[in-house]
Amino acid sequence: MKKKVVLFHGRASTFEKRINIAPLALLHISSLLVKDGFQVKIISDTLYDNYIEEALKECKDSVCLGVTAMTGSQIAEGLKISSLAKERYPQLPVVWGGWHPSIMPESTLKDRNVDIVIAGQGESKFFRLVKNLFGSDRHSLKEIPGLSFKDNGLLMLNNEFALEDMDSFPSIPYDIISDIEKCFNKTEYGNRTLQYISSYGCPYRCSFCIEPVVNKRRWSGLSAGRVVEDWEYLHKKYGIDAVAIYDSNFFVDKKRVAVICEGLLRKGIKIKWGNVNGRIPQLVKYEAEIWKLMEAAGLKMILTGSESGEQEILDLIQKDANLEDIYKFSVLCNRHNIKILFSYMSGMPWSDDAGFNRRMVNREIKSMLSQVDKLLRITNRNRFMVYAYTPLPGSAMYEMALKYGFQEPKTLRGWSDLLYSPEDIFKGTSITQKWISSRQLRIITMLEQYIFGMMDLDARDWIAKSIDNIFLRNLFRLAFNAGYLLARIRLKLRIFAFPLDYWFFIKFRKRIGV
Ligand code: B12
Ligand code: SF4
Repeated sequence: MKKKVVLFHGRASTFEKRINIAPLALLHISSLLVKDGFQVKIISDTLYDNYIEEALKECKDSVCLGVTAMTGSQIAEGLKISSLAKERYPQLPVVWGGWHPSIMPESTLKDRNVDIVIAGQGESKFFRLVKNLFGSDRHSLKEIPGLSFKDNGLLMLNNEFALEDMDSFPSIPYDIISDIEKCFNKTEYGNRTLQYISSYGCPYRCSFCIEPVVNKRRWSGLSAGRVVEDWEYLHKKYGIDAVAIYDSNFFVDKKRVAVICEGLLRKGIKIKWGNVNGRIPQLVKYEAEIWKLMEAAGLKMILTGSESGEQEILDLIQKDANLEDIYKFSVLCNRHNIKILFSYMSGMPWSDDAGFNRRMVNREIKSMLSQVDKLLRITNRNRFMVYAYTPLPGSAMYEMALKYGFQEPKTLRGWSDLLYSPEDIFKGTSITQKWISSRQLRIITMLEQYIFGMMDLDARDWIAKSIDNIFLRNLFRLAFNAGYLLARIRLKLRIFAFPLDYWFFIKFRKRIGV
């Protein structure tokens, strides 16, 4: 056996267009191993076309196979590689980690192709496990917090762990990826944007979210100095000009945010940062100086869960937010030239009375749209997104979904095709819940994929800029403006029937590859 580990990241979306993304979870769990001299081979859907075959080949002399899985399609991909690997190398330990195994360790471990499950933050747990399997540091697997395993057919479950200090881990070894170029993206805020994580956890308690379940409302972040050091290194080494921050909640520690900004400015690091997840009630309380500092230091885009246009609904989902703050937040961001991605959720399980529930979902859609109308009056440079509520195991709202008829998948595979937000309304969906009708799901999808997209004039200008041919650029603008007008009329009059314009939009989008 070589001092080598293979890690696998399958596709996390069933949408036709592939997402180019650095396999962050796997890079993070590699950091301690790389420092210890292990060769870590990361195989992901972004990095390889034939990623299953590639991973299988690499497993030949590996200590184990590590698989990451969110709920949804990544499970099916993970199961595929796990069963093929077990067939070819029956002695190879297969280890699963990530969001889904963290909330459902038992049903994950019950799958015959999974030997070990690691819940939550994986860096040191996985490192200890690999050392154990490699034989250089023998100890009982029971001693590793958050690690569940099979012992003579018995499931030994352990889901308890503490969040560890991120500064105690080495920096993320992006350089073990030979084709890292594939992970750089063009975004609205950068030409070479790389994804990055600076913290784990979130102290809030939204009832649909699995953060409070997995990380138990704890939060742990890299120190400001480490963040600045990392970005400086990535900027110098790869010429990146932007980072997409994927933390669950980047802005928890205001002092840390301020020191990061000061560090970037002092060192003259010209990096834009976007996609940064934050909570409105917290951000509206940030002082004016911090907003100025964030703008000066390159903050360009914040992603936030606005969730609903109605206070009663916000209260029911334990958002601990109020409607007024949403408008204040929009004004603040507009003043500082920061784009907002507002994320809404609709189709929640309110009751076991299907008729009542559908009326509630209509109310959700109506209140969301009237909020969007008001926000569009502040600026038309933001983006709205809306997803159909999908019951994710572990969360408080999941219990409501169960109560109101959600049939829980009984096997790991059953969780793989759970997602309810389809790519477009012309594609089928697996939804069978009585709390949302297929008409309502179609409206939500049409809003997300078409109408809200057309309202984002910032995106129009950004895409147009990237088209070199002046004729095609003008054609694109013309088509977008026509689409904008039609979508605006639909939104204003709340007309969602006869979606011919939407159909043309999908064809056009595919044609230009956006
Ligand atoms: C980027 C992202 C995506 C990307 C895809 C990511 C990818 N990997 O390709 C896209 C945009 C496609 C996406 C889609 C969705 N996402 Co998403 N997404 C994220 C986000 C913001 C970052 C993920 C990430 O890279 N994290 C960074 C790494 C370092 O952290 P990590 O994944 O937790 O990994 C650590 C541990 O889990 C563990 N670990 C992870 N893998 C492994 C493997 C092994 C072997 C071991 C030992 C340990 C281990 O160790 C790591 C280091 O400590 C997370 C939130 C978050 N902060 O994590 C949400 C999150 C994962 N998404 C979530 C949701 C709800 C969705 C959607 C359902 C949204 C929607 N309504 O459509 C879809 C589902 C897509 C699908 N399955 O088909 C939920 C979780 C859902 C779930 N139960 O899995 C999260 C947690 C957000 C939230 N708070 O609700 N998402
Ligand atoms: S939805 Fe966002 S704010 Fe709420 S608990 Fe989840 S990560 Fe935290």
